[in-house]
Amino acid sequence: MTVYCATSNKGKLKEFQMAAPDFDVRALPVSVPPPEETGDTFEVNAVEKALAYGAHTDEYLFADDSGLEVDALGGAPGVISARYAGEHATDAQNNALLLAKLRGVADRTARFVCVIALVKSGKLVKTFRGSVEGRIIGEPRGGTGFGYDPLFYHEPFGCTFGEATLEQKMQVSHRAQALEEMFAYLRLL
Ligand code: ITT
Repeated sequence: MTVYCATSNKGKLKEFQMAAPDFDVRALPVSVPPPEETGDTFEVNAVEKALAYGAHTDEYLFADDSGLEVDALGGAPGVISARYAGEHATDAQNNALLLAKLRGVADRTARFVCVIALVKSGKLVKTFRGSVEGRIIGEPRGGTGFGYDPLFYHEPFGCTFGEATLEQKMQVSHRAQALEEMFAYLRLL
């Protein structure tokens, strides 16, 4: 089955495309400007995003809204993870700001959260959620993945998501869990 995915983030696209070998996961063939994200939950933003991109196809299409929740920061950066250090911030700038906010903070627990919204023919079909626990270390380690991966230490791995291989990350990640649920749902249709 062909399923379209929509994202402007190349790291996400790679993960979308390696999640289910029995599906043909494709980027939309047309270029669509990323919609504004106005919601204050991952669910609201994922649905908005999927409906905006989904207006360009009648096939199944999904989009994800995801981010990092840090307990000592009251769940920040949360839904603004991509633009924590400003509208067009780089991953390195976001990581530097996070480290600055956590300077001297002992409680480093955090989680990645992902909500995927699946739409078809302009209508929401279902949302799927995944999360994975970790802690924020004091300096970036590793060069795989994207975003906050080099700061996210996952205890069972004994390393950061930036040091793990993409295959390892995809065994446990928030996005892999949400994708797995979505593909299981689609397989039953
Ligand atoms: P699209 O909206 O176009 O999909 P985006 O990067 O703007 O791309 P989000 O608004 O969902 O997507 O923001 C997600 C941000 O959360 C992402 O840019 C990273 O900073 C962070 N993030 C989410 N998942 C991550 C992961 O697996 N590893 C590292 N950082 C992640």
